[in-house]
Parts: sequence; C-alpha cells; structure tokens
Amino acid sequence: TVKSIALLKHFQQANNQLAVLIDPEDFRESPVDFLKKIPEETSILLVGGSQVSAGKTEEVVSKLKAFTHLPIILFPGDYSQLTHKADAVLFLSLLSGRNPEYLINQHVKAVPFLQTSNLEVISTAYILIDGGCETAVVNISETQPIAATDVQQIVNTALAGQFMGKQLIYLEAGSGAKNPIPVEVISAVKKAIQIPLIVGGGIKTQAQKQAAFIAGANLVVMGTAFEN
Ligand code: 1GP
Repeated sequence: TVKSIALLKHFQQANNQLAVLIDPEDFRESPVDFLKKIPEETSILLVGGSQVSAGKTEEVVSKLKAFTHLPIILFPGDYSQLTHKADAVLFLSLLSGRNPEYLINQHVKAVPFLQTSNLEVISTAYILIDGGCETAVVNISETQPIAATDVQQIVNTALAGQFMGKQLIYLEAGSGAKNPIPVEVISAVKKAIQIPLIVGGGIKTQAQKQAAFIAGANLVVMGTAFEN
C-alpha cells in the first residue's frame, strides 16, 4: 500500500531548501565524488530525467544510497523510472499542458507498481513555463509551456492544482533553460497558494538561487549546474 507523508511534512515545514537533480542517463561519475561536490546545504536528491533507459534509475539510486542519508525523491519522466530503492516520488501531473498522457495516463500505468511499494507518493502540480529555449520536457511531453509573462495564467494553473488537491506546486523552466522562472512569477504564485512551492530550471548561480528563495520558493532544484 501507498505509504506515509514524512517527506511531504518536510516540504511543508522547511524553507530555503536546496535539491540537487541527477539525471540517471547522464550520471557517470563516482557517487562519492558527486556527493562531495554538491553544496553542504543540499537537503534532498531528486533523481529522474525525460528519457532514462530501463534499470538506470534503480542503479543510480542504489549507488547513491550506499553513500548518503539524504532522502532520494524520484522525479520521473515516465512510469518506467519508478524504483522501490528511493524514498518518495513526485507524482507529477503536467497541468500547464493539455496532453492526457502526462495529465493522467502515466499515473494510471504507475498504480500496479505503487501498490506493491513503500514509496511515499507526493501529488505534484507540474507547471512548465517558457525558459527562453527548447527543453527536453517540452519536446517529450509535446505540450506548450506557459509564457513567463502570462502571470495570471500561471497563477490560475497553480491554484487549479491546489483546488484539485495537489500537495506541491512545481514551477519548471526546463532543464538547462536559458531563463529561470522570473521572480515576479514566483512571488505571484507564492502569494496565491497555501501549499509548498518548488522552483527549478536554468538556476546556475548562488544569486539566482537566493532570488528564488526571497521570492518565495520553498525548495530550489539545481541539476545542470552540478553535472560534469
Ligand atoms: C529540471 O528543474 C530542474 O527539471 C533543474 O533544471 O538542470 O536547469 O538545473 P537545471
């Protein structure tokens, strides 16, 4: 049966958290070297990618688990990336898009696995905002991101997610985005919602991370910045 709410509690109670994202497909260095390299403030490891070959996610999660007590949360591009070795999964519904595959179909496919697992399932509204360049998530999901200037549509989408019962809002500019989510967007969404806010995509510097925190992100995700 589907487990507990330990990590969700963590999101609800903590501010200014940093999550480092690992794409299993590109993870080639030793886990020890990687864990040494990431900032000490890192409180969560996210593992996932838009396209990951079979078995890779489990392999990488197991390797990391051997050397860290940091919680590992899956950030799956599709249901084939689920593994019992992680602690939780962001059960992402791509609410900015209108592709049923990523709104509900992947979720139905995930159920047989989740029924046999202890993974904590965290219901997440995943909202893709235009980051100024093509990103994998746009291509794979075959959906259009919301323009970063369309703040009202972004806020309404986040609130729709909250009203549907999502437990987190994730504002995503896409991995390697040219422009991270603008601070005006973060603060407008933060002002409107009552649930924790995750912000990621294109954040490379300390200053960008800090700006996202100040604008109201509870958790900032950085991936590309720590890739080799
Ligand atoms: C992508 O939000 C994450 O899903 C992180 O993006 O790789 O650009 O840090 P970056």
